[in-house]
Amino acid sequence: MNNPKVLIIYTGGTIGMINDSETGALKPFDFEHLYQSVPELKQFDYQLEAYSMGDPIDSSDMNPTNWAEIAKTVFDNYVNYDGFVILHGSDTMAYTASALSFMLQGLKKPVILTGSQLPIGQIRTDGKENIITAIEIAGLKDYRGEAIVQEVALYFEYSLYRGNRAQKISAENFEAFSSSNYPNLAEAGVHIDFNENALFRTQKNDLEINTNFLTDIGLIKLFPGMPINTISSFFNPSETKGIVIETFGAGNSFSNVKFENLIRNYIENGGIVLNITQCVTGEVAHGKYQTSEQFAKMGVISGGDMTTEAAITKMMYVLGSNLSLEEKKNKLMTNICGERSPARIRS
Ligand code: ASN
Repeated sequence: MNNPKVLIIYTGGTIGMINDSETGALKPFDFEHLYQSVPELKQFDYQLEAYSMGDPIDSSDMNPTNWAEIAKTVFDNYVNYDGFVILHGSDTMAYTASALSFMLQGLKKPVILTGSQLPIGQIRTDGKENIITAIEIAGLKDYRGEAIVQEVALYFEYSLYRGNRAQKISAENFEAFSSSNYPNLAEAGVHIDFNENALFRTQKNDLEINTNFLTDIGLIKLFPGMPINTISSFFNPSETKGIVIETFGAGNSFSNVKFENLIRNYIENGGIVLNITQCVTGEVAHGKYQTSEQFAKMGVISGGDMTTEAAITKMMYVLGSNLSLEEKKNKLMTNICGERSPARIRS
């Protein structure tokens, strides 16, 4: 049989919820229920197999151990399937997608995350279309017989996004995700229209799995008037090994000697500080304004146009690797799997 073979990995989220007939509350359903709720799946001329990862969870409960389990499931089954679809809650889907992109490097097959805003059992659910099209994409090949998508991607409401560029932007709309700093990989209408130039292609020969993520990290979002005392404990090298700071505009912060000293001492003691912007589009450009100049001097690393989700999971990945401190810093600055754009040349 030459029909594409797709493995559906079910982790939980709204997509797998039904209303409890007695209480009306949402509860996870048995995976078998999926075929009852989406009978269209039986019409696919794909070979579909399903794997449920233990008890379904709300994606707010996802953590690096769960990410590692998903990555391992893909890795262990990699040669046996043409593609993978991961059913996942939408709330932290962009974190999982980013984490998987670093955990599974060298992909030549699609790993597509999808979910829904309304439970699959509800009449107006967005889940059916999301699952059906995600499965279709996971089995698509080009004229040479190679997978069209060869990376971790996220499919939601007619758009396919690079996994480590996507962010959840709406708690209510069906169009719940966006990829503000990178073009969408595909739009699904009458046809599934791929943006060929945007698709990632690995330079690696084989699939690698890296699940050793270090979670001793911090995330600090600056705001005007921030009391520096409240964040000083973050900059303790025995508590954290890396800190992501979300700064203003092109990577700027308030001028505050206490804050600068915290960062300087932390870096001198082996900590890593990665600067990303709070803006939805654009990138960190150290030195563009005086208010970011000091960062470059202190050895803060520019996160370019990475999303928070990508920056956090990349930090965990890099800190968990057995590279030297300098190599770790270089890795953070380097594009690994499409998570950051090359620094722009501008006049
Ligand atoms: N709380 C749910 C989750 O992320 C939200 C959803 O899937 N729409 O698991």
